[in-house]
Amino acid sequence: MEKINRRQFLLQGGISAMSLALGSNIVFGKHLPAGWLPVALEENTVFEPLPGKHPELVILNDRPINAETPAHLLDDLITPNDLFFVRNNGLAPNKTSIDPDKWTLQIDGEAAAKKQAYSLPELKKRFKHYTYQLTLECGGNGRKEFNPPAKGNQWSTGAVGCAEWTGVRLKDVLEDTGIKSNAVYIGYYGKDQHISGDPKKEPISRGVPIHKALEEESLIAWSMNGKDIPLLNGYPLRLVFGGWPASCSGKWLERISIRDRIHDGAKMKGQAYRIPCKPVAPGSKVEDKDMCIIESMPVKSLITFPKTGAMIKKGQSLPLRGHAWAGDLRVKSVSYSIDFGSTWKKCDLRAPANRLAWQHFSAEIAFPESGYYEVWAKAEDENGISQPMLLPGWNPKGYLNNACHRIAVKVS
Ligand SMILES: Nc1nc2c(c(=O)[nH]1)N[C@H]1C(S)=C(S)[C@@H](COP(=O)(O)O)O[C@H]1N2
Ligand SMILES: [Mo]
Repeated sequence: MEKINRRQFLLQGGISAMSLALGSNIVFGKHLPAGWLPVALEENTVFEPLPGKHPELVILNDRPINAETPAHLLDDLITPNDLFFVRNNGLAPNKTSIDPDKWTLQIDGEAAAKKQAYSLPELKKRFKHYTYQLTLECGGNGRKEFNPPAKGNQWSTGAVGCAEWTGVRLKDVLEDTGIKSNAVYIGYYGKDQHISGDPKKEPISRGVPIHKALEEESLIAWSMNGKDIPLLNGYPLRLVFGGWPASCSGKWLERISIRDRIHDGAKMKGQAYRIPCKPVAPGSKVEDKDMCIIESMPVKSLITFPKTGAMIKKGQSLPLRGHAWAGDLRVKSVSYSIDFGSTWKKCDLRAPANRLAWQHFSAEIAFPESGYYEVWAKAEDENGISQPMLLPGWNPKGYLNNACHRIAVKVS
């Protein structure tokens, strides 16, 4: 629907509108047959990367901006800022409207002992700094595979990353304000705007139960990999809760409420970021009361080397690399298969840099003869739960697809 409107708009606007959209003059534009759209616009070819982002991020939506990282570009041990995926529910604030020295974070809520505001320089000065590698994965990562399809961004495998975040402990700040004994949840509010432009509407306002908020690794962060957080990832201040749906980690953070009930901000209720409390048949309609909030994410892994489609020579071995993560848990093992899951071999698996950081796996694969192969990777968490080889439980909004990642390899 959106695409058709955009197409019509461009066609009606003629060459000048199309040039504007391309960010460039169409040199032989007068020869472009009537009714034809430049192929770059048809295929959503991007000449101008998102600000601060790598040009090869795959843009799934440009309003609001949603962009994912191709698996082979996630090969770094720590995800670089320009390669970290972007999931916006609304419109990011303008960089020029943000003065980090004047930025304030307010703590309030029914279960806060008082209302208190901290400027960003004050946060940095008054509280101890911590740095952790924390994995953020969108609850909808992998949505693309569900059948019947689920509405929303059709994420493939790239709505995940693990960066090194620096900030103060949320716990230290909440305790400084004072947490009353009736505290149940925290809810965040950010500076981004609802897609409608209506300032009274929140694009998203989620949070976590108080026990997660008070964990050591739960951060209010201003730095990502030693640099300012990119604007699209929440500059100048955001929450980071490793291992939980990244929707909990509020960006452009301006306010946190300590709630005496489960936070009821935008996208906390109804079906958003929830799955059926009990498994349902694919395509089922599920009532809101039977939907439960997603907490710790399931075990998952991603092959980041080689890129799918790798070609090697017979007799050559193939180095395999990737990452594995398991929500609040540790990953116990990662295995790979080259025979569609009939047999599995263990990969080398490194310990996490800290709790809630992803873990790196590697293997050296030998192939018995020439031909087409798939390499599958499967991780198991410390409780002995493994990734499913095929799609896990279908759910109406298409969350938590942690099926094994597969790549194609040709040996000739
Ligand atoms: N203020 C605000 N915070 C937000 C969002 C948002 O749209 N606005 N999106 C959430 C969702 S759904 C996800 S998956 C993560 C994405 O973080 P990233 O864009 O830094 O990758 O941010 C979360 N925090
Ligand atoms: Mo998300």
